[in-house]
Amino acid sequence: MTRLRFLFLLFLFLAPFLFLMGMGGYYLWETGWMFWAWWPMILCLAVSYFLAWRWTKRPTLPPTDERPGYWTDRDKIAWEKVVAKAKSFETITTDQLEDPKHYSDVALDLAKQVAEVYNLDSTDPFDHLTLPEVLACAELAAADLDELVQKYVPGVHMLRIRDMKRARKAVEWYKVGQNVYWAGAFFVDPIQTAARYLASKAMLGSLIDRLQSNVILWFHTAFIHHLGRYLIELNSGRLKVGVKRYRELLAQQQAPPAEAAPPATPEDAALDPAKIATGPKPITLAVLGSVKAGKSSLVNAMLGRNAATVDRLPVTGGTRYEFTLPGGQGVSILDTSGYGQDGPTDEDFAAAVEASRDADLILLVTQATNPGRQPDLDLLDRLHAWFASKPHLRMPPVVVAVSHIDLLSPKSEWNPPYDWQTGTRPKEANIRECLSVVKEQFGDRITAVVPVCGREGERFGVVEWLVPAIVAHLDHARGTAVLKAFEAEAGAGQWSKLGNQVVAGGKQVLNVLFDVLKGKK
Ligand SMILES: Nc1nc2c(ncn2[C@@H]2O[C@H](COP(=O)(O)OP(=O)(O)O)[C@@H](O)[C@H]2O)c(=O)[nH]1
Ligand SMILES: [Mg+2]
Repeated sequence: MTRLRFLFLLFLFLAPFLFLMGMGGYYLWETGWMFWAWWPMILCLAVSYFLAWRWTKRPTLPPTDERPGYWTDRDKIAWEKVVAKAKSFETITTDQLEDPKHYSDVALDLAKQVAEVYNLDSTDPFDHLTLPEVLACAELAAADLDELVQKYVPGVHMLRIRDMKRARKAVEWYKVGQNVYWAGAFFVDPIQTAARYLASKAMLGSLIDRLQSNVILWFHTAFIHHLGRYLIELNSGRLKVGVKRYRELLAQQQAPPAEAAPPATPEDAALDPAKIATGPKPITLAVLGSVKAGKSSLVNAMLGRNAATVDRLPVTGGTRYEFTLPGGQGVSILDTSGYGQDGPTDEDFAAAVEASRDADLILLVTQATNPGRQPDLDLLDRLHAWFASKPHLRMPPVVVAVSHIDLLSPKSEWNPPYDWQTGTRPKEANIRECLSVVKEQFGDRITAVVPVCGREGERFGVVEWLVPAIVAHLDHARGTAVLKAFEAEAGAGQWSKLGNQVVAGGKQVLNVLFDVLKGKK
């Protein structure tokens, strides 16, 4: 259908309506009802303006700066650069938005800035990367942006870029036309025109501007945030596993669904091993501390009355137990044999490092009645140093359980429950005192301290404080687990992949040779 025919059809279709409108207006005018009809019509328009203004005032577009919880300190530094970059464009013009070159410039500059955080001596942001990694970064960022735009910009799949440009031109022409109209009207009736001009500027003009710049700025910010996020994943080496595995590994480390809410009473909180390994990947909890600190007693207390049904597996340097925390998170507990009171020997340390390399959360058990904590401090310092040399990993959070609180003075008294935070009984005051000393000794090496008594038959504090402290650090723990999963997978399988590629390439060569030979015959 030609354009002329289309316009003709449109005219035929609209003609009756136009006729009715004209006649209706004329009739209203003639009968003098116009005066009364005028007000409801004006009211309708005013309400629609007002609502449009209200509804565009606060941007309903979602924030685009979500960032994964597992990021390391180095990733966070890089993210600050990304955020600053997005902020620097707070007044982007529509011209820039239409210019493809603007996006590639921004992307390259961002890639450079992020790469600088990861290897300071590189001049080219892509030198140290492989091609599949770079492509994975582009793919993930593009997929995210696509999802976002499809979801929040209605009808975007039907708009060509050309249409968007045209829409902008139309708005510009509309503004020009409007100005011409105002100029004309001004000659006829200056005062009234001026008043109407101001009113309309305040409403419609700013409305269109706001609608436009809202979406434009939002898209531009989303572009930088999403690209930045995956540039960080790229430079930290986590895209080595490929797009598919990247998504799978992240999904495995999600928190269990909320319907498995934590139980309300401490009694319910007794751990239920019946729900083993139904949710996300279990996290590993390494129990460290010196020999006889009370580690195994605590583990038994955590496993509780159902210990018999818990999976138990002897491993080098300790024993592994699998069970499920209230809330549904699977936990694999690694009970280690511990180090001597003289501090970790090199062998002990190697075992502890091995255990915490494996761990997503560390439970350090130390005796309340034994003030010498140098071995524990040494161990944590050495662990910190070890993790500091691996900036792509994160030191697991450390929860300290202060055991043997039953032996604090008055020794003969053991009458739980104790309210160690605010209680006034001598035992409560002593527990409080002991914990503040421990806190001071460990300083920022640890994230939480809880008192416990792990002695069979006299247990206290495990369900009340230790388990909640562990649950509170699950997000952090899952974060360390993700980083490790990426490390393990990126390192493994590189050679077998190369082998597969060589085999596939070899087959290709053979096929070509075969074809050539066949052709010659
Ligand atoms: N009084 C008291 N004894 C405890 C406590 N925790 C553990 N024990 C005892 O300390 C000894 C060593 O405990 P164990 O859990 O085997 O220590 P591990 O070497 O760290 O695994 C055992 O005899 C336990 O009964 C506690 O909180 N209070
Ligand atoms: Mg033990």
